[in-house]
Amino acid sequence: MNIIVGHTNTDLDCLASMLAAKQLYPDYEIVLSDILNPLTSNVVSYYITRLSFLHTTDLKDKSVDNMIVVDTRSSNRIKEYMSVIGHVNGKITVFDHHPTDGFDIPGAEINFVKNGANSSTMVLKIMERNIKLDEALATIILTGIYADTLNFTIDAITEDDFKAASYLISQGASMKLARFFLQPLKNDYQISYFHTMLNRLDFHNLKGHEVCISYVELPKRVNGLAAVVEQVFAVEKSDAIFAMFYCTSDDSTSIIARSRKKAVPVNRILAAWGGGGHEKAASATIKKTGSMNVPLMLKEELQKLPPDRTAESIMTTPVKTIPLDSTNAQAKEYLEAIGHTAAPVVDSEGKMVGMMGNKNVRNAEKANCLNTPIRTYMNSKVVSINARSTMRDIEKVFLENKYNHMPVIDDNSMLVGILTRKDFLKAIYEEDQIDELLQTR
Ligand SMILES: [Mn+2]
Repeated sequence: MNIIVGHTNTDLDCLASMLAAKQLYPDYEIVLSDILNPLTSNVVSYYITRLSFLHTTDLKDKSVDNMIVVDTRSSNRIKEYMSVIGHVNGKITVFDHHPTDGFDIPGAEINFVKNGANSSTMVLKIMERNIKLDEALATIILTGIYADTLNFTIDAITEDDFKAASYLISQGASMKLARFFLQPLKNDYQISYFHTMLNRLDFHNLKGHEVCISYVELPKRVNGLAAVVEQVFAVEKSDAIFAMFYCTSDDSTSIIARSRKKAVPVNRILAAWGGGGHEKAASATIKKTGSMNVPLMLKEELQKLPPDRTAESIMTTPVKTIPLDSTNAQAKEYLEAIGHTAAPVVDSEGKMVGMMGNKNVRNAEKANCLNTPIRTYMNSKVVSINARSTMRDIEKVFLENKYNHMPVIDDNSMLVGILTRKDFLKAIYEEDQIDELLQTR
């Protein structure tokens, strides 16, 4: 027999990739993992009568000729099949969008295309061969693309993801159903824990990283908490979240962590408790929690983080300044010469005392005061940014003020640089965010 498999803990992109592969290889059978993530399991249950799947138990004592593996290239993620079939007689062909984790399936032909969703790559092959899809299939595959690209917002998105989505729409994919399947919290208790968590968030600014910690007690273990944490993380803009769930019935604490920033690798932080996962998503379980103060221990662990960037590290320097004893005419001439709309005014010691811009010059001109000192026309109430301000502090200043240029001062009010909105956006653009695809989606 020939089979199509995906990875254990099958997500929606993996399901979509398998279904698309079946269109390309109709004489292959899809073997579903025994472990589906909750959203996948939900979709499968709605379509179970029209889709046909084998299960790992069906592989017992069967000999497999050829195998197609989708959405993973790692032998670690197909163990449940390999442990049953032992080996593949013929060819193993992989279609994946993840970079290698160092455990590529031995002997496999690996087709690696780095699209946001692996199913996009499969759909492009379907398009090349002009295969038509029915509405249900188009809907499920589109759902997979939405899931893996986080609604087309991840950095790794490509033109192919959009092309594939466009084709699926042309085949009658339903956005209404896709939206329904993508609703992350399906159970009432998940919604309830979502609210509980939101009410119990503690924000900590640790060396410029905004880390959010929550602690919730549960009477017993429940499934689907990771989805709850992800929803809380989606609405909060912190760099990382650590959600602790203390289960009173078995005296254990599970920590579910998510991060958006390379500087806060949650797997390394949770390694202190034997946790596992990736930079972006990790979890740990602490048995016999007893009198342990897990939140405090976590905060101590977080203190080891390297500091985030500050105003000082992203500002422009040196700054073109106007001496306080200049006249309005001199300021006007200088601003024209440097081509800036405004510049900070400094006293003889280099302390920032105001800002002088074209608008101030025009006011002086109107009042016929071009040859008087700038002191009366400059802005002396200036919004400035401290050199040690974090990215978050800076964002707040830009949010609350309309100015484009912000002087950066040290603790002694000495002018050390200038920060524009452009500098700030550039810093965000260049930020070392976690590559979604390096993680296992
Ligand atoms: Mn994927």
